[in-house]
Amino acid sequence: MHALVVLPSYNEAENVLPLSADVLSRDPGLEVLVVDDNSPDGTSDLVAEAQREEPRLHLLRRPGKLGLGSAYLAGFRYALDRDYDHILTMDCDYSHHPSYLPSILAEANAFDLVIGSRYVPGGGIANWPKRRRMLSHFANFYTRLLLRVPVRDCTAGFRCYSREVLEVIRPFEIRASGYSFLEEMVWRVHHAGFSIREIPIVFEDRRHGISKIDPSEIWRAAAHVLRTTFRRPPVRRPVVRSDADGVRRS
Ligand SMILES: Nc1nc2c(ncn2[C@@H]2O[C@H](COP(=O)(O)OP(=O)(O)OP(=O)(O)O)[C@@H](O)[C@H]2O)c(=O)[nH]1
Ligand SMILES: [Mg+2]
Repeated sequence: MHALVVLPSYNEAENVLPLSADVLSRDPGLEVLVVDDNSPDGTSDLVAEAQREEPRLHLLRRPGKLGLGSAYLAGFRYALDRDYDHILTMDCDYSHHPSYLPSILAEANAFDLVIGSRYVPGGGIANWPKRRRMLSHFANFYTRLLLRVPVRDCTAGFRCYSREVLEVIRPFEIRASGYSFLEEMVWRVHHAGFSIREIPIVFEDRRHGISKIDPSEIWRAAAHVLRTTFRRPPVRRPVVRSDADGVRRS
């Protein structure tokens, strides 16, 4: 396996080096790409310095804060222009713990998209207030129902895509950012007939730094999901078999 882990970062100076070192230690086939939007706290300078000692650490510096969705897309473009066979995404704040990487990678050859999921048995959230948990549960219920996707955690950012998925589903058309980006990706992957597997993770609140998610993003995401129900999936493939784990294609 030759896989790229995309870490979008904005003001993650306290997290970025320990996290990327931890990721790289989990499998020799992994490389890391930090996509940093000119963080005022100097995140990208730290990465540039660490790169001198670590050839598996890469950096994409962008001129300003361009949003999470576009950071994922920049990571996908970087990976597709090179020879990675799998592309992973993780938050750069330790909410997605690298200790789950081996179990995600173990499923990645059998499934086109593997999601580190809070909402399958064994998964959970360590330290979120009740209100935030309820909101997230509702957002996922709403998305699953409206977009007709067999996925419990549609807003999870801990993912592993096969190269073929990203080549086929045309992610570069997506204009939405934040949660809506993640939901639209699940919709495209599922309705294109690719297989999806969720494995349980316990999500932890960020260790350092502050959240960059604007609370109004929740309403934007809800409206985006509603609009998406009126759209046709851009790519459709014949589905040959369904099972409890997801839908497989020929
Ligand atoms: N490159 C880039 N990264 C971003 C941007 N906005 C957020 N991020 C990163 O995306 C990841 C998720 O953002 P968070 O602020 O942690 O959002 P969240 O995980 O939904 O919220 P918290 O639970 O509060 O952590 C983190 O690694 C951020 O540093 C952005 O505009 N550009
Ligand atoms: Mg976070």
